[in-house]
Amino acid sequence: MRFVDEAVITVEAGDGGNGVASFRREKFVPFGGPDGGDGGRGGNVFVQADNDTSTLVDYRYTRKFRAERAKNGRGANCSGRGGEDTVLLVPVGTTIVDTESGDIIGDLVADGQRVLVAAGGEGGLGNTHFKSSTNRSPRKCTHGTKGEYREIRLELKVLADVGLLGMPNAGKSTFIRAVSAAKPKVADYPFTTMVPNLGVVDADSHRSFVMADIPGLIEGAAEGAGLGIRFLKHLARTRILLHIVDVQPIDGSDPAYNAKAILEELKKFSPTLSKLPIVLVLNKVDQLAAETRDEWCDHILEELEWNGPVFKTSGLTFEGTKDVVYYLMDQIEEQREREVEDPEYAAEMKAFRDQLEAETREQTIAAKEAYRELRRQQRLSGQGEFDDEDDDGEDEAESYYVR
Ligand SMILES: Nc1nc2c(ncn2[C@@H]2O[C@H](COP(=O)(O)OP(=O)(O)OP(=O)(O)O)[C@@H](O)[C@H]2O)c(=O)[nH]1
Ligand SMILES: [Mg+2]
Repeated sequence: MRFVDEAVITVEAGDGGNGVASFRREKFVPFGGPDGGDGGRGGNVFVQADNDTSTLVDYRYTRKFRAERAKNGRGANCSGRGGEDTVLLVPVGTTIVDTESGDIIGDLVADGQRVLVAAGGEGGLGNTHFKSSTNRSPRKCTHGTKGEYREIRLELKVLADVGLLGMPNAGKSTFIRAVSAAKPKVADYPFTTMVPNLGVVDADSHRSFVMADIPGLIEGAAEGAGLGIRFLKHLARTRILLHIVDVQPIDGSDPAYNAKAILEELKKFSPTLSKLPIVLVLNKVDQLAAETRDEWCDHILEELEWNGPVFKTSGLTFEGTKDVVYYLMDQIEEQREREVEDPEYAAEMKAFRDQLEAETREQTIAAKEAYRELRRQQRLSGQGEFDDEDDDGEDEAESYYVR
């Protein structure tokens, strides 16, 4: 399966059917009155959120969608049949933007929610409508109107409460495997994860939240290094970021330095996003000797000048992972409750999220450009790292393969 989080398509609703002019013809009834039926209504095009759809890939192959034209009216007062609607299924979390005006047509955040993107044309009127005391046999009828046509952009941002952030190989995917039923691939090389994965995390039988695993970041990501920072848009709808730091990276790099680099890249992508609450996770502590463990962790925190919440875990042995889950669950519930009880706080949060949406949309475009530019330069100098079919820039939509 291929994960695609952006696509541009055209949608065209069906035209309305024409009304007709017709007269009743009955044996022994001369001068039967008008009986021309109306045309039907053209089919609409809807976009609908669907839990079983997780990618916009279908909209990369087929880009034109139309709904059926309606039938014309007929004699004997028969109205034409309406055109069938066309319903385009998209993942939950898809925003629909009118490419011409840049306006957001809709934001689909729940399964089954749908939005009309192109309205079918109205049916024309049959001649029965034009009968009057002075004109008993009108020949007039009207045409159906054209169905709406427009170009729209579908933008997917995954919906999750918690987003994982960290260097490649930090153990993000291992962590989400430890706390949820999600089973993203884990391997000892960087950029194993190339697309976002979601997992449902159960704190206990009735309390759960959704966690998103995204590709790793490296220093220089804002300039296009590694897989770039375009995936960070998938953190825009989360409430809390979980920053996973490898306490003893295999490449011998310094954990505090790495963590700082990640926080910098996050800020470069979106200052608003970097204001989300961040929980630090010092991960892979199973690799540290028991006697020096606390000392080493303290040292990292000091270097990082970290005053926020912090946990020590191992995604491999599950040590400490449950504590993180309970902490996150409490935080999320607290936020949810406060939003219900405190309208002022709710309004503040909404304003914050709106700003985040706007900023990440803008930044994703810039991030993609930076990524392409670096690839272009690397290709020119013959040192391309990644083979990405979108590098040619011909295709504006974003796509990557799930391995
Ligand atoms: N010892 C130890 N190894 C771990 C732990 N968590 C992950 N690893 C190992 O670290 C390597 C990378 O783990 P992943 O979970 O794939 O890391 P990631 O952050 O998802 O990496 P990318 O997807 O490449 O960004 C794998 O070889 C894991 O087995 C841990 O807690 N302890
Ligand atoms: Mg991974």
